[in-house]
Amino acid sequence: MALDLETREQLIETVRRFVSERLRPLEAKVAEDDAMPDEIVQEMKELGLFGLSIPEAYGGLDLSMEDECLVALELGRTSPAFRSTFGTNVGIGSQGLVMFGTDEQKARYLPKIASGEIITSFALTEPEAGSDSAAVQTRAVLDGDHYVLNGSKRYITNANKADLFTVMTRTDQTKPGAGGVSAFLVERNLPGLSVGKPEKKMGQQGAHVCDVIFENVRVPVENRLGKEGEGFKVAMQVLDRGRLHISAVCVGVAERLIADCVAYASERKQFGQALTGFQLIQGMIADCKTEALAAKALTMETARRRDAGESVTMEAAASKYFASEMVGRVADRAVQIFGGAGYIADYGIERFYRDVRIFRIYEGTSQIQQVVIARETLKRGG
Ligand code: COS
Repeated sequence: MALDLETREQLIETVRRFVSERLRPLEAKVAEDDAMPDEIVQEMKELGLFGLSIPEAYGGLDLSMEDECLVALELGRTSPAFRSTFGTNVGIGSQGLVMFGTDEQKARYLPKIASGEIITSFALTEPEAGSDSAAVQTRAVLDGDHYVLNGSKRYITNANKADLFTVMTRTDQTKPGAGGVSAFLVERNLPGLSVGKPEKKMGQQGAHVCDVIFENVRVPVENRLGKEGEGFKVAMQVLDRGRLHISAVCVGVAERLIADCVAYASERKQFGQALTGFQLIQGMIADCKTEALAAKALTMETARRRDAGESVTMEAAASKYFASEMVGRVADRAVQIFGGAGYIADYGIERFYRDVRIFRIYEGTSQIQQVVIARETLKRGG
């Protein structure tokens, strides 16, 4: 549902204030502790951040894609680990259910997802299946009124906190590709489901990824999401949407870094003048700004087209490709503009440099986005 302009402004302003007053002061601490303070998670719940994309009927804010991207952009102005806390509930952990769930499944889970009472995860990637997501090997075998799941998933965001997993499995062993994949809603407390230790990562400390292991986990038939064999489509549609949200976060991080660069370069003096007086510094700032504006325009235009009912698989891939590569270049220039200080942890710039690296990898690598863009462009003839 699209918000009227006044409500949208109020929401954006509320999120902006939350980011600047509550999250930014905690950036270094969250990274150092590799943990999210409970009171911050509670405040996120009270603000409705866990339910941004959940239909109103189930207690969410039911934002349009355009409004969700505007909110995601504001949340990009701080360490991306904060957004990750509720990111799975808003995106890949809930949207399969929103798009493909039965009324009964939605009524059972969505209100608790919207409130943040339950945390969700999206379990697609496996040791042998990441970019090639049609190659999942986790098996789901029908046994009476249950499916029995066996296999393992890798790098699953928020798995250590998750109460509900959307799991991609192979139900038809005779179909090796996309056609044999089915999705399930799997509750955390089922016997045989275990979660590995959080991995040590390059960045985004405070957000966690873990293995998830299924050993004869019996999942009721009524927890299948969509039809048998429809799981790949579920995954692709969830990712199409998630890629736009990530693009908006990339734009937000870029805008944050540009502001930090301007502030630092205005203060820092060399050769008797502020860095902002040097055209080579201005050139880097101009490149950052131009690319951030371009990424924002592409992302917001794609979000509006999606809201209007258009298929935007290609445009969402293009947004993610451009925005994630863009923020990598912006973070690199930010280190350069800060010079020695850019390499020192206290300034926080090197942390962003590490944090943004994953944007080019998760929810589809840049190379996968190129494949999607090229395929569709070739199909359309231009
Ligand atoms: N929306 C809906 N359906 C889609 C779709 C989309 N965006 N993309 C593909 N499909 C459908 C196709 O139409 C096809 O259906 P039919 O068999 O009925 O025609 C089916 O899915 C298989 O599609 P395709 O043959 O294109 O599958 P491929 O195995 O060649 O894979 C890519 C396509 C590479 C695009 C896909 O595997 C992908 O996006 N991989 C990256 C996954 C990813 O992001 N992983 C990161 C970890 S998850 S956080």
